[in-house]
Amino acid sequence: PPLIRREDYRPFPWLVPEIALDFDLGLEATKVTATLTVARNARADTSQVIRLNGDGLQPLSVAVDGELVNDWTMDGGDLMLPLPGEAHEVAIVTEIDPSANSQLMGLYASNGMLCTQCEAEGFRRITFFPDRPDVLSIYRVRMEGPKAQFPILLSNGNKIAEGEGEGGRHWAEWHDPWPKPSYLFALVAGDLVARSDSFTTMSGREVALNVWVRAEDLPRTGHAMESLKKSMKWDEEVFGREYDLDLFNIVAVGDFNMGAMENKGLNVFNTKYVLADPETATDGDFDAIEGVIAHEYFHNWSGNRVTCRDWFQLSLKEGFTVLRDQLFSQDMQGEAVKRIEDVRVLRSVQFPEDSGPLAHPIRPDSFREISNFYTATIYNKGAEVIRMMRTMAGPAAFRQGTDLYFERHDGEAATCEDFVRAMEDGAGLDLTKFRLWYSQAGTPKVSADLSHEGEVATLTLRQQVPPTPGQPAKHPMPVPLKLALFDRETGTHRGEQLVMLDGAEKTIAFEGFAQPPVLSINRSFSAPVSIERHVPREDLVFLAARDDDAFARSEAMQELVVGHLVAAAGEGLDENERSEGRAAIREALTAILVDPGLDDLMRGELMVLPGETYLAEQMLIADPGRIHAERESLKAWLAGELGRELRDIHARASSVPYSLDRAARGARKVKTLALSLLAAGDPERTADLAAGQYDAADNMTDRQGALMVLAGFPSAARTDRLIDFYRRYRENPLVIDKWFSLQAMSLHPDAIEHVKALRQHEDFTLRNPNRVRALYMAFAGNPHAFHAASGEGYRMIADMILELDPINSQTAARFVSPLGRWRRMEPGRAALMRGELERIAAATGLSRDTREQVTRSLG
Ligand code: B3K
Ligand code: ZN
Repeated sequence: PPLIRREDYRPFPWLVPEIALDFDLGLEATKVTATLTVARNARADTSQVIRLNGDGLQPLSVAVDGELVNDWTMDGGDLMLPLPGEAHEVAIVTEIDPSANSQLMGLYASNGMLCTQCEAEGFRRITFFPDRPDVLSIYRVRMEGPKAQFPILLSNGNKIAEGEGEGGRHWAEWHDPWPKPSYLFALVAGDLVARSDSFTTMSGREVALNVWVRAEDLPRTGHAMESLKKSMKWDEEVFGREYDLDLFNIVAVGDFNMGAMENKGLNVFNTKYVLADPETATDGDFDAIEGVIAHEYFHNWSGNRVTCRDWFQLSLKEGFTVLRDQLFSQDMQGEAVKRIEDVRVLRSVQFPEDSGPLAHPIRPDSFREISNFYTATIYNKGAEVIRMMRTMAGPAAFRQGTDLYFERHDGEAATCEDFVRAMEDGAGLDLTKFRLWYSQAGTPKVSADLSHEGEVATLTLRQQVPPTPGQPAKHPMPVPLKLALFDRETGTHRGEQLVMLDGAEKTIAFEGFAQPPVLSINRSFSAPVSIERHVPREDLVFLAARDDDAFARSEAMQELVVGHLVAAAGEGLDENERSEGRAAIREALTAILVDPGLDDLMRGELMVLPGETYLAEQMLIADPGRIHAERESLKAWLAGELGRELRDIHARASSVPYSLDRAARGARKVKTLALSLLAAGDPERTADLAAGQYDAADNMTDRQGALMVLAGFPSAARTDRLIDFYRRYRENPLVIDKWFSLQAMSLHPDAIEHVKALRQHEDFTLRNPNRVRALYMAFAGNPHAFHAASGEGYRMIADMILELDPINSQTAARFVSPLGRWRRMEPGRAALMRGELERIAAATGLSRDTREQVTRSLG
């Protein structure tokens, strides 16, 4: 497949101001008539032919200005149609089989309903069209089908007409007044019911809101609706963005390749990000739903009103919208905890991506399959880059920048450069050098050294941006670092300051320190860099106990543990070093467990030990077996040392009754965290405690948490509760997904065997992406099983990729990256991982998605 390059962008020679789509709906056969109004694009090169993208389509008929024509040709899947004049009407008929569409791109069947997914290039699987984001059209959609089968007919915009036909058929016509690219088109037809509500916008317009689900799911839609209303209000207050249609529909679909999709006025969601009640959804699920609903809603401005010129600009909408949803969730759920969680995701997913074979800038220069670029880099690092602009400008100036961006580019397909310019003009920033963050891949490494002489503390900062594929040499980038210097006697500092590291090195002198101060740096994670701070261990213990920046406090705790475990799993520790390292961690953790000033949600964050992927990331060459063993042994030691404190927390938290408020959610969080630490020290006693928590649970958070711990070691309680859980929830696919996941993630020594057995379970299917991810993403994220020294974990993932690829290539390709980490593994595992990648590469008929990822990973 060809390499598509950003620099090759050319505007499309034709405009398509209007399109009328007529659907004759059927699960096995849907006939589509597309009527396009086309006119020459004065801003582009002229062409005598129009290229209409298609993927697996055959035209049944083609007409130009009402006359059937046959002078068209096919180029690959695309239809090439000669057009001699300035403006024409083109009408094309195609027929598709939604029931055979296992890729879940284009129009497909899910549970007897029909729905669409078009981003990025799915529209071309429905009809021939210039399927690129810079061609904007007004859509009119008519659909007709059997009423009993498809009582609800939805598309973008407003319903303008509907009626009954003969033989139990009915039809509806929809019109979307806002010009949009084809990737934002959507259609849904099925037997659905809605939770309905309304929202009055800041200018007093009333918007009808619906969350559409299957009848049995209706009781679990309340949280989604509340989240939607909060998002609408927040976007008005914080970004000045008002909704622009009289109707907003959300539809939940059980078979979906990702989280959700922001189609104009008709968001289509994975059921996982809509349905929730305390009995079946965890606190984490509630938060995720709120965040994803907000994200898709926010796209209405950052993505839909202002869209992307081409797919290289993807981060323009995704990075910005992730930042918007993060800021929203910070306001809803609490700033510190949300920030810590977002940084944890960045570090455990994006940092490895940025240091591996798939590294790419947030604005890539080339790709073969765009679906492979919906990455943590585009999304999460993209959000961090815009967050840095906000940090440098301050919230008020940042808002002026975004206002200018929306005002300048409303109705346009814009570029990342447009965004940066609006920020310069609106927020008053000079981003000349900062633009490097868009073009350079790789996580900058910043070292911080603090020296002290007389009354002066001197901070020396140095940065280095590591080489990445295709980018051997890098320039230093502007890095905004928030920092504070603590007086170690009083435990206070003189105020936080923002320091710009704008070259390779910078030295700053701070006067008036009789004693060497304690350095708190990259507070609130002001820059997405990895900091090497050369400070004594007691400084980290100090900060872990008293830093007033909650993020920096958690950071100190993490660093303490990371430093210890990386040394232990790397060159090794002698007995003395080991006991000193452990003692420091115990001291810091004790302070956290008993600190009455902490609320439990925050305490929970501070109790989370760094994950094994992140630890491996800190080592040049990692031995996952040793990392796992060292981390488990630290947990066991801590459990022994702090058993009483942990059991006290568990008992105290267990007495808090269920509610969704902060205190109760915090109690549930520390309860299960205490349990999982205790489990490492005393499995037998903890099994009883966990079984008790399971049996007493009146909510999914407690129940799942207890079962997760139980699943980790052989016991009768484990088997009993796994069977009970399955029986209780067998009718609820989202909960059964959890059942698959928690076994695949477990610390149980036989986790590999369990996954093999689950693959054969009657409820497992490769056709449902949620189920595939539940089993195999969980497994690939379970280091002791995935990295089994035998290579069996690698083989299982490779087998699954090969089996899934012909069914759903987009989902299959997502599993390549865990194998792509081979270069950073000890030689034995590296060879095994590489071997599996080569086996995949040797397969014939591999999809473009998987082919690209495997080739890059071996590269
Ligand atoms: N924009 C969609 C993602 C589409 C992914 C296509 N492979 C959801 C989102 O980011 O909001
Ligand atoms: Zn998005």
